[in-house]
Amino acid sequence: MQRLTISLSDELADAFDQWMRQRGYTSRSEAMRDMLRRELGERDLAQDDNQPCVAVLSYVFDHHQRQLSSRLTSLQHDHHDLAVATLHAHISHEDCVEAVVLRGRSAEVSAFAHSVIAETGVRHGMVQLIPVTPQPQPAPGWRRVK
Ligand code: NI
Repeated sequence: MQRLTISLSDELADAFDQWMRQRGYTSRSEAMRDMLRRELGERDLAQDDNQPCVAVLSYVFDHHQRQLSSRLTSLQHDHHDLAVATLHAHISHEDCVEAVVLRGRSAEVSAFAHSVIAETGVRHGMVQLIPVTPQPQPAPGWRRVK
């Protein structure tokens, strides 16, 4: 663990404290750590199309819209290597919200997410990519639980 001391103008320090309070931080260190992780994560994702990542894709759609539900499901089946899990909730008589957890290489995950967001009838589409450290693949087959 390293301790960093930084100097800020009064104006910037006040703006930082205000941002922290709005976001619910009680510790400047935790707020600064999160800011740095976000910034460095974005850099990693921008620099490398092959950066392993997880992502959360969310959107709203009208389930009455012709064929849209089945098209969205088909898209996920076509990319079952990327789509890990989907949460679906009915938020009104017409609208559904879905949150899809994705895992894969950043360029593939981003391309798939944006193809879903671009579907006609999909609204409020957003995707957040989170870089992860590559892990060795677990061995195939059943494992004994200890
Ligand atoms: Ni629904």
